[in-house]
Amino acid sequence: MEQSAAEQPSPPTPEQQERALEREIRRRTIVSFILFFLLGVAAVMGFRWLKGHPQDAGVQAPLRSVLNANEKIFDKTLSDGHLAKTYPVSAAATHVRVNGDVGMSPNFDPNTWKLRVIRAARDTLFLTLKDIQQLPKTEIVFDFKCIEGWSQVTHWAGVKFSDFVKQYHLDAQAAMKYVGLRTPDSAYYVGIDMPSALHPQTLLCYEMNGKPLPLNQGYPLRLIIPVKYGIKSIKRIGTMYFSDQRPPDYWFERGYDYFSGL
Ligand SMILES: Nc1nc2c(c(=O)[nH]1)N[C@H]1C(S)=C(S)[C@@H](COP(=O)(O)O)O[C@H]1N2
Ligand SMILES: [Mo]
Repeated sequence: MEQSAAEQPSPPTPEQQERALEREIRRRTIVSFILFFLLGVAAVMGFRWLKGHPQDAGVQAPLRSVLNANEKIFDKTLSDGHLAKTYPVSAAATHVRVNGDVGMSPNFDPNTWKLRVIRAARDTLFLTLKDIQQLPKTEIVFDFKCIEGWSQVTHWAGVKFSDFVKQYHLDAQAAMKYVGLRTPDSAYYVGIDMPSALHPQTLLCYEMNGKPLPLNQGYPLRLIIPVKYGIKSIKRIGTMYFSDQRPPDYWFERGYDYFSGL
């Protein structure tokens, strides 16, 4: 078939090209606005959806379920073989940061302090600092990590929690799933899963930089648990108890991860 010249499309003029370009720009601008609006609506709806959920231990339930999933992963990866990195004593800070004073009331009398170890109902052991100092002593220099983002290499000494369990024949208690610790005034409290408590670097600690703990760092006795964030290293332990249920935990109740492992 023969095509006549009139049927041939003529090339667009510069004006036509410009108009086409303008149309395209307008189209894209409108699409962008619609997308922007829809995303905004989605964000508001998502936030309302989240707010509509009941709180579960300090955070909305969907967020808590993410924390729980993380926890399962940590649970599987942590083992005795996982040791926190240690440092030479010379690397330890001499000006050690003081952070957190919940349960550190000024009217505490260190002279009458005793560690209460609840072995069972109506069976409590009372220990003095001297009793605890008689047990085998272990030192550690490690990078103490606070969940707020700072860390500091610090030097501690005390008795390994696992040695403490051995020396006081707490094997039946250590067969339970958790140990609970709280300050004498019960204002600060933590729950530690037993594998982490029995970890070889976990200490019931009474010395910092070769000297008795300062009062604001937990004198007479604190926990040092290098495989977890600082929130679990409770200062000024008053009571220790054992349980198969999760002991209450101060920062867990405020939305943090129960396990808080590193
Ligand atoms: N009794 C008690 N222990 C506590 C806290 C607290 O507020 N009260 N804060 C925790 C937190 S968040 C951190 S980081 C460490 C800080 O220990 P430090 O003060 O010796 O640096 O202690 C932990 N133990
Ligand atoms: Mo912390």
